[in-house]
Amino acid sequence: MRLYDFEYSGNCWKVRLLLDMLGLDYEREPVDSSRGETQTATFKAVSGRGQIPVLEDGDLRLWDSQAILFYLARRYGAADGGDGSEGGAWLPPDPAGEAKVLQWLALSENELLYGLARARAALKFGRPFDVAACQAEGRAGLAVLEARLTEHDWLVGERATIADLACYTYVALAHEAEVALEDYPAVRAWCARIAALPGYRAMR
Ligand SMILES: N[C@@H](CCC(=O)N[C@@H](CS)C(=O)NCC(=O)O)C(=O)O
Repeated sequence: MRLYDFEYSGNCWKVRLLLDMLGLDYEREPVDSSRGETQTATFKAVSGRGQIPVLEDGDLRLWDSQAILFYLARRYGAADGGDGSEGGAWLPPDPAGEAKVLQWLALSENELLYGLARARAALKFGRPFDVAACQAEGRAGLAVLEARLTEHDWLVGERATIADLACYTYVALAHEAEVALEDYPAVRAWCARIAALPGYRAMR
């Protein structure tokens, strides 16, 4: 497998986390999106969308971190979770469980990406986004996470799923978006649970 990847991209980090937690081997093809390398003709031939991450697995080429998480969980996540427990590892097999995962992927793709990730991109990489508006959007997402995690350890069911990984990275990088997590104790405890999962690797 090959991952078109940038170390400091939270979207790429989501995918690296799952690859590492599943114990899968892969090559990293560095593409520095902060220097415009996603907009070159060479990279556009890989993905016309001009964004990382992109995963290649044999003849399959996939763009979008959420689609890649979904694929890896279905393709390589053990049906019984690897520990004999009920339900698929990383992506529940039942319709309601799967739909709940999609619900959190939507939060990841909206409040967290357009909020926390863009505030970080503006502050860290000089992207032209309205920092205050993005931070407010990010806090709206954090409030939704906090409400769920006050009552539960994980976003869906009783174990970590791709919903947790998808929502995690830009929350873990919230300090770079200058959004404090002090008001979100359940979110901080959840971040610590994710960082304790086998195979976890921090962003450099
Ligand atoms: N929804 C996409 C977002 C991907 C995305 O925004 N990638 C950024 C890096 S974190 C990128 O490649 N930007 C390239 C550009 O704006 O030229 C995903 O989840 O994969």
